[in-house]
Amino acid sequence: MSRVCKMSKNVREVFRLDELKDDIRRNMVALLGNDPRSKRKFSYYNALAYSVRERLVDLWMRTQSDYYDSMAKRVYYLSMEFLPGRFLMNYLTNMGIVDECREIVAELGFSLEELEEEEWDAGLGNGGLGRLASCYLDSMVSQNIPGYGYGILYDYGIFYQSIVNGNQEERCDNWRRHGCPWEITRLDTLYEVKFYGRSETYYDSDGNVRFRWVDTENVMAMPCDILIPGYGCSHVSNMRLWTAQSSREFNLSDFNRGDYIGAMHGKVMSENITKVLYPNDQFLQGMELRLKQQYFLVSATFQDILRRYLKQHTSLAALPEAVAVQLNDTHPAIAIPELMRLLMDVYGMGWDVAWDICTRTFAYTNHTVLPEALETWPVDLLGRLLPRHMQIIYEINRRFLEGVAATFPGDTERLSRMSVIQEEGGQRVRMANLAIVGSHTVNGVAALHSNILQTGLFRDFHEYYPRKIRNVTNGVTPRRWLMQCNPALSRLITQSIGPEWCCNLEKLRELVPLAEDSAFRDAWARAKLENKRLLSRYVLRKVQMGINPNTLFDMQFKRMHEYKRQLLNVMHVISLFNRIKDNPSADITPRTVLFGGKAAPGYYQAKLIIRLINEVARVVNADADVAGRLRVAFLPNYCISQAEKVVPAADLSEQISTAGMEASGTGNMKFALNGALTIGTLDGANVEIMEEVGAENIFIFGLKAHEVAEKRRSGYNPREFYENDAELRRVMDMIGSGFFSPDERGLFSPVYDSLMHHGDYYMLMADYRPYMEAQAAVDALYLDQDQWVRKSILNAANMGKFSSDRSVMEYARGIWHVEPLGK
Ligand code: GPK
Repeated sequence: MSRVCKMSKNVREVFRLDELKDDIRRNMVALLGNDPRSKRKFSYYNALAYSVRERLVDLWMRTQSDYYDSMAKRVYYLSMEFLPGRFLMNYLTNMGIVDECREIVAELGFSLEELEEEEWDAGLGNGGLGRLASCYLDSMVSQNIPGYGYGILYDYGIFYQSIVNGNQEERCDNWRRHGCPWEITRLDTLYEVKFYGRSETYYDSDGNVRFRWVDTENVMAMPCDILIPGYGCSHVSNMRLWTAQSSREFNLSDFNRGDYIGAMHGKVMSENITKVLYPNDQFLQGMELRLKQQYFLVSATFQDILRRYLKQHTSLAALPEAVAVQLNDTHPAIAIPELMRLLMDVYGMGWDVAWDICTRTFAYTNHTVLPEALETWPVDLLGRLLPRHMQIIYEINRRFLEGVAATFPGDTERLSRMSVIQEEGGQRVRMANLAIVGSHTVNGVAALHSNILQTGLFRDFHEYYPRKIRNVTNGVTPRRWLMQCNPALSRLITQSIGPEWCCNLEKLRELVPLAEDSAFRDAWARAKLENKRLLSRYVLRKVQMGINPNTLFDMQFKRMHEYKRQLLNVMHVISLFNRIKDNPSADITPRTVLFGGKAAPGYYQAKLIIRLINEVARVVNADADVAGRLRVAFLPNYCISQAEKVVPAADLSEQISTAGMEASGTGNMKFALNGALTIGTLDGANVEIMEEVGAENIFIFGLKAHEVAEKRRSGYNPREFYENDAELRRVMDMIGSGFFSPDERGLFSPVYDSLMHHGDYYMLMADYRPYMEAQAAVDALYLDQDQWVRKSILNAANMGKFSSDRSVMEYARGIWHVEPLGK
């Protein structure tokens, strides 16, 4: 039994809470150089953060020596993105000291909530993919699975979004400007990362041909750790984020020649590698700097993995028994040729042995089928930056295609589809193909998505490797996404069924019978109303708009993307507006429609839809006939801390992507877990949410994935819907004719044209009427609050499957082959 498992019997003692107040004051002085009599919230937040962190360092060290002593197999989760958001409340929640801490902070003259608001989000990711990585770290450590996150410490995270005259404007997110108390910088650990140069052959002492990578430009990688406490502080793990430092000998010759500025230029340039997160979601930009970031992460991480491994092993032959590496999408897939290079060129192994180790070490998760997101790198770019890797990739491909050709003789088209090298339009490396070939397991992130991988995108690979491609449905951590973000509901749930649900989410099923208890329903409704009131205050503060907590809160919060169809939602809003205008005395269900989400800075169409939402909001909100029945707002800068306010307050969750395009979605899970009803297509994990909550408790509409595919094949005609549906026609004409942009009539023509003239790729026109009908069913049900609340309870009660604890255990047992420690 591990030492750290016995924790948390008496949190007061374990975390020395009696000394916390003094520690905060001490840190005010010693670490921050501030007068403790000052009442600056930011200083107190920092002093509290350091005092909390120092209580975990000891546990973290004990956890690490537990891992070491037991020689447990470690999981390395490699990701270019993590989206942890704020840390303070997560630390306190997982340590189980929120209430105690609130008292202590009150004695110092603050509320915990106001100190919480002082923290900047760590926005080191774009959206779902990065947030999933953070949920998985929480679940790994909470379930005693020895794992680490490895990523990049960007100086600038995802940009700060503001809305100016209805348009998105980006400002840089200098999130560490005032320091970050959670970081533990390891100034004394530095690894060298190589770029450019060339691959050279030589003969070793046995006369074998070998390769070495020479004449490189080197950059140093320095690690920065952020602790990840498990719930109940079972264990404490960390994510290790790399930052680029110029190498010490950088352009020494320039220095010697007296070219000081020239030498400094090189130094600054090399430190740019970790400067900024690329803000594209599911869109490959193909910049050299991005490929550098990817290799920087991979090279530093593998030096760290092998260093740790070699402390306890003499031979690398057993690496796959001690190390599992999960590639979060193809972004870190260059790890496959990198491990081959290390094993062969540095540790002297032959190809076959090295390849066997490699393919037993890696597993790859695919998160999208959108073609514009699939990474391919020009061979000349990759070959220039990483010449030895390019050589290895060619050899991987040569051997792989040999195998395919033997299985499917004469099928040259299959060979060219499966090749790691794409030949048409200039040679490019297909990173997904490389990742599939170099991994023992590939997984999609929801049942439907994995199925589409097997039968569509990766069909050839599925035929060749029939057991390689599998499913692990995504999940979210119930600690942050219920316990922490929704204290009102958490309290009610714990009072009713006890506290175990937060480590065993299936326990929520015990709420099912309570849906029939009217006192419980009232309490449930009160919790929702309280959250809606809190959000209303936030909205008033952020966008100076009053919203009424007694209206239906209809929410769509996610990245702006055409396939996610925020535009379809807008079309519904415009239709409601028209109905009210046509019949001002009509009895309609009052709604507040809220949007939030960032558009990639270069994604013109997505930015135009933000503008449209804001212009529609302007018209709707100013109209006297509409007042009290329909309000629309776009909340700027959607991020994790905003999601924590939005999610608990939702009545209706919009999950309306074109079927077959959203790999899973995880916002859908967060909203339903907090008692929102879902309106959605049969896409991603919505399918499984429907199976769990029951078709009668969710509003499903629209084309199914196979119907979308069929329609694309047989020829889809959006104009047909325009011609046959007067209400739709009116909506489209208003958008196209400038009704919402009177000063610039043509402003929204590109939106109109994309649906009417450019084929409506995401099939909004086809799904408009079914969506309107589903929304009418929503309106009707909301008028019957008793039924609505009953369904709200049943939604939350049936979300047990979507805990990331379940997902992580599936990875652990089925892919990583690791067991929880101490069990
Ligand atoms: C998928 F490919 C990508 C990407 O680059 N970024 C990203 O956030 C999302 N995703 C999917 O769009 C979601 O459906 C999915 O739930 C999420 O990844 C996590 O798997």
